[in-house]
Amino acid sequence: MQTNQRRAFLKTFSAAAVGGLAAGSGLASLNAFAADAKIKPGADSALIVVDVQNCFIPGGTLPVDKGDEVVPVINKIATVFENVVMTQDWHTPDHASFASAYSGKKPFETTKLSYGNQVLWPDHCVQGTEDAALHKDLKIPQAELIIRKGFHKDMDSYSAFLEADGKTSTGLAGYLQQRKIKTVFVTGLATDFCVAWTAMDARKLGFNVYVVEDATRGIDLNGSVAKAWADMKAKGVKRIQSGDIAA
Ligand code: VGL
Ligand code: ZN
Repeated sequence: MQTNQRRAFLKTFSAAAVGGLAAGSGLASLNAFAADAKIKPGADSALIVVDVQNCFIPGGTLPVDKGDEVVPVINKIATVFENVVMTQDWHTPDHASFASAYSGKKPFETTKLSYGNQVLWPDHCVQGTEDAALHKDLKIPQAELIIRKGFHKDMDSYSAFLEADGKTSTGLAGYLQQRKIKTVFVTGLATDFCVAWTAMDARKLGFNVYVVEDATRGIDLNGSVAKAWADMKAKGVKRIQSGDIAA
């Protein structure tokens, strides 16, 4: 094809992509052909805003570097979503994921629990505290559901879908399935823990999954951010930027 023909083809093709297809299966690959085609979340898409709570923001108990920077990005993309779900890490005092629950353990060391390895964290996101509240600048009034996780004292839950035993359900999959949601866009904190585990479980449960990179920030323990992206890629999670979503 000659350049001008090719341009004309791309133009038609991208218009068809934007107009004719709901966000989802085909669009990421179509983007390879039509650079100006943006992803348009439809009625069967949901934005998942993971753990944008004071605890994970600088000044909180388990601060993620630049965690506050995700707030305006998430507020902006949320305006194009009909469906938004938010999560809150919601631990008991003396939670099994807290280093303070063990004598001789320090934060960021690990221990073995019944379900496997557990990173031990500073006390964070304790139920009902201001530290566990959602960030005050989140402006997503249409959010339909706030799902809390990590509330079983003896078990952590990075994922918004399944607790750390990989079996106990939070109910989120059932909620999304009953609402006929097929595609989820995952944002929030932290990239390498709750965002990655949520995205990978969503794939396992059959959802089409995007992670919006600039709407996340990571904790990064020993290269865990790079590992999380590699693991997510291997599971079929699609990595995009907020600018790839139609405004
Ligand atoms: C998280 C560590 C411990 C997260 C929650 O939201 O990524 N990370 N609890
Ligand atoms: Zn936690």
